[in-house]
Amino acid sequence: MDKITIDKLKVFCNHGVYEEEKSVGQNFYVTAELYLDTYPAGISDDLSKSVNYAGLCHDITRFMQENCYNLIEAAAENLSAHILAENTAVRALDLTVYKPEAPIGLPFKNVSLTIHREWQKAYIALGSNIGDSRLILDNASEKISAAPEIRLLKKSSYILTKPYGEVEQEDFLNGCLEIETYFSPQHLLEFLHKIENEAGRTREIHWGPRTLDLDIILYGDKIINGEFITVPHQDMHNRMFVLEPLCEIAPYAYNPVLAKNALTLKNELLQKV
Ligand code: ROI
Repeated sequence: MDKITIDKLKVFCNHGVYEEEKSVGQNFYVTAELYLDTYPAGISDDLSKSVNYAGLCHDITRFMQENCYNLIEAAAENLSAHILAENTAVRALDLTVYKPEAPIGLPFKNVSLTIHREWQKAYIALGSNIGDSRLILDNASEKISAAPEIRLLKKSSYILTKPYGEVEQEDFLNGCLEIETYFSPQHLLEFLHKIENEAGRTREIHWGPRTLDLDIILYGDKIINGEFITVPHQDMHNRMFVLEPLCEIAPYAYNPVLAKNALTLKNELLQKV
């Protein structure tokens, strides 16, 4: 992808753990590497189709001076969230915060932190079979879309489905969301667990009834086989309650493990049942 770089913008500000740093201040430097498609601006010669780097430099300076963090980690994290929220053309960002005057008491050239954040498309399956399921799923998608780290792009309709699995239980209400997020898969999962817990979710019977279930089905083209997270969802191809709403909003969403899109998986499952 194309890249615009702001190299070592000098900002005098007051971040630091020590009182002295907060009161006296010191010089920081910010490097922002912005990944975006500059082709639309390139062929039209129109600034509104790109990022105004002058405006962004002033914006970064203002942000760094109006906020006061203990850690450069917090300064970088919050600044990156701000840049990604304010500049919709920017798809990804490498942000470096340098602190060459840090109170270390030893000779050193510089200290810095670089973080990488990028918007990724992801699909979330929603399910509920306890309580007012429609309201529970509506509340969950509202909380998801309200997170600054997430943009809700599409929402399927809800469908009533027979319980999948061996446990005898009420029918489920299921749906699916297409989102864009700069949460990592792990942080997205933690965020979804928090919403499940707020809905009163308990994990008692395995594959049993639940007030709210939020599963990451796909996250970009990432394949993750971790201790606590598996992406793509390892059983999505067997679950019509996932594939049906997914196909409604994104029939061409691609499962990189099975090397098939949602529509193909749904058609294959229809052949089996
Ligand atoms: N079955 C259906 N139909 N819908 C679900 O959301 C659902 N979720 C589950 C199990 C219990 C496996 N079965 C389901 O977790």
